[in-house]
Amino acid sequence: MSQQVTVTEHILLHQKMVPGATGQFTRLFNELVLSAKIIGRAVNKAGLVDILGFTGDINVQGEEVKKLDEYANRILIHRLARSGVLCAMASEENADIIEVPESLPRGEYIIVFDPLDGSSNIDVNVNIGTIFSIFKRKSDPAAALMSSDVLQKGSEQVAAGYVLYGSSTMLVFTCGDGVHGFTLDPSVGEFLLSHPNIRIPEQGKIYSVNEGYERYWDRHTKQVLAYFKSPQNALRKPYSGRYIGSLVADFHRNLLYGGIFMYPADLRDPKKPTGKLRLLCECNPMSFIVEQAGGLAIDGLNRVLDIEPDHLHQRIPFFCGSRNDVRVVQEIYESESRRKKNR
Ligand code: AFP
Repeated sequence: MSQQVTVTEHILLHQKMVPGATGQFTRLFNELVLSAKIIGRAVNKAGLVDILGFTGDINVQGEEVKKLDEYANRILIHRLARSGVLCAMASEENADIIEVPESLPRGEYIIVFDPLDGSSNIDVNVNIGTIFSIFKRKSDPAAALMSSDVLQKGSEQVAAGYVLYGSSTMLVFTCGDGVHGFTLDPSVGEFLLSHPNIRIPEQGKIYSVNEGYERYWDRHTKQVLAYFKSPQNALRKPYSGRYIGSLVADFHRNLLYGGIFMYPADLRDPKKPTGKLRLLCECNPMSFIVEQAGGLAIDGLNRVLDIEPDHLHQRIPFFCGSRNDVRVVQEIYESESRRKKNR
């Protein structure tokens, strides 16, 4: 009975299959799971306690910080720093790399996270999520940590996942051996395996994009949208449009039903000339998951997991989902790039 496997059992089983595993990853994951439960509890009670609204601060992204955002960030930093297996963390909410203090035991892992993604949906009881991406440091553990330890390509991730605070709380992750989903059973306080080995349909039927910004897209991105809405596409009918505005929720729906999520470059907004989503804490983890589930993720032309990050809060255009749908985007972008070269 797959429903009785807890996430801890699953990780321990995975650990046994990795030669030389030391149990460090399992410790890290246990802290992540506990943090997810604590954040999930706060999200569930959000309307009842004084945790809705803004803190009054502005974060590194220039956005107003929500109280729940700040709470989730604090919980993750506090718990993960004490896992004893991390040397550094990076959060969407913090400008710089957070090194684990020397007073605490350290290890070789590095975690990057978005503590509460979709914060504009917090106050209206719409799904939000926590996203994480885990690496191992490359430099000598005895020497000082280097920024290149955190700025690794997505293909170097050892694990990635998200927690979706929705009609139920779900943890979905990959350690590079497929994608598995666990649902929190609140009566026993455990995440139980509910979605083993998730595969995204090769052909989607949903597109998710903030279409309100279409006029600020370039020609070929408009062409992409026209394709998904056209009765002449692969489906021979327009795709359904679905957009929640929380990446975790939009991604999760498309992962299970099949479809494409898009956040293209926005030519109007000087803050988003290369899109809105962050490479390290949003695009990389989702790209690792989608590829492990059989899908694809690109920035228009290139595989996201091959992009060399140049700074912590780098943003990229993002297209991710069912293989056939992402390929269509790539073909349209490639043909535009050829056209530009031939001019
Ligand atoms: P917020 O956390 O500021 O709500 O941003 C959420 C997000 O990063 C991602 O979860 C959404 O997919 C995307 O931004 C929505 O952005 P738009 O509101 O511009 O469509």
